[in-house]
Amino acid sequence: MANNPKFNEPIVTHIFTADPSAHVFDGKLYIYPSHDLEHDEPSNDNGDQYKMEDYHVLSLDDIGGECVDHGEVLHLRDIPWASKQLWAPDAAHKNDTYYLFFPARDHEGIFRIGVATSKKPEGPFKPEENYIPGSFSIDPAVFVDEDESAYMYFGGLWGGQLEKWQTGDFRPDGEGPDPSEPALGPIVAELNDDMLSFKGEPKEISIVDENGNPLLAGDEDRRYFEGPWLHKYNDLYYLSYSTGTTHKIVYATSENPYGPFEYKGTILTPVSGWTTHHSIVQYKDKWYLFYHDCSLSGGVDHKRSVKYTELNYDQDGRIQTINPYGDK
Ligand code: FUB
Repeated sequence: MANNPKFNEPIVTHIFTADPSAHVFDGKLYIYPSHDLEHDEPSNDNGDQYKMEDYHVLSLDDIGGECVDHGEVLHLRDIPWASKQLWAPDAAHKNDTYYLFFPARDHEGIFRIGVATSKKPEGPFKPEENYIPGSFSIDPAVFVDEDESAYMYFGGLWGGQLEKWQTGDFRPDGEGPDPSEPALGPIVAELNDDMLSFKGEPKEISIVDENGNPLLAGDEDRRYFEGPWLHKYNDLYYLSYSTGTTHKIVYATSENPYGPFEYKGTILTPVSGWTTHHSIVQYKDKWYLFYHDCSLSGGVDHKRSVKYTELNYDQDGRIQTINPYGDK
């Protein structure tokens, strides 16, 4: 399986897809990606180039199998509270319902996180009237634990506006900490049983080094930028994320879903394009990394393609680093 010809290749080529969140529902692998579009929006640190308007759901019958595009499952025009930029989504299953969580700018240009529901994993999804009260920033990743507690991890710097929420309110001029200060961490919020609202106040997660010291904002090789993902392996919580400016997917572990998480290492070396975004899923008895790059579009940053490959752990639970271009 290590040399499966479908590894590290675009899973679909008829549309551009990014930010894959992979899950096994009913024994089948479903992928919930962003849908990148052709347009002339300027490219900048605000992320204007990521001007997405809808979501498609993809599925694979098996590893190496054909990828099915289930078509458009939710469009911006149907989301009353959202104005633009349907960025990285995630999905979860609970209460016999499938939930699609997604960030978008509201009518004031502030990123919020919304939810839409369906009775089927492939949608279509019906959005709630309003965004999740108390939600902000981007890149929701929802983890449902063995006891059915559900946690949403979210937040992203720069265009994702995380810097602007440090006081608890949206401050348009909010800036990140000084390089010598602790970096901003991702946010976690437990979801209520209805999966449509937060149980309590969202909390910031601390990511520390091997000595227990918080990673600093200037430590761009390791500090959190965006795209969190939470999975559990051998009873340990693994929080993985993008380092943004240094273009890596790295991870940290904890015995508690609220952290603190201790930094461990790199999962994915930089891919072509500025952004890097991933998910990790167990399918049958193996683990897989879903990610994106810009190779199919020839490096056009806002036209990305979802790919996947196998992910392996060492005996001590460390994730082996993947170089997607050196290990086909
Ligand atoms: O796709 C738009 C944004 O780019 C995502 O929300 C980020 O994680 C980055 O991949």
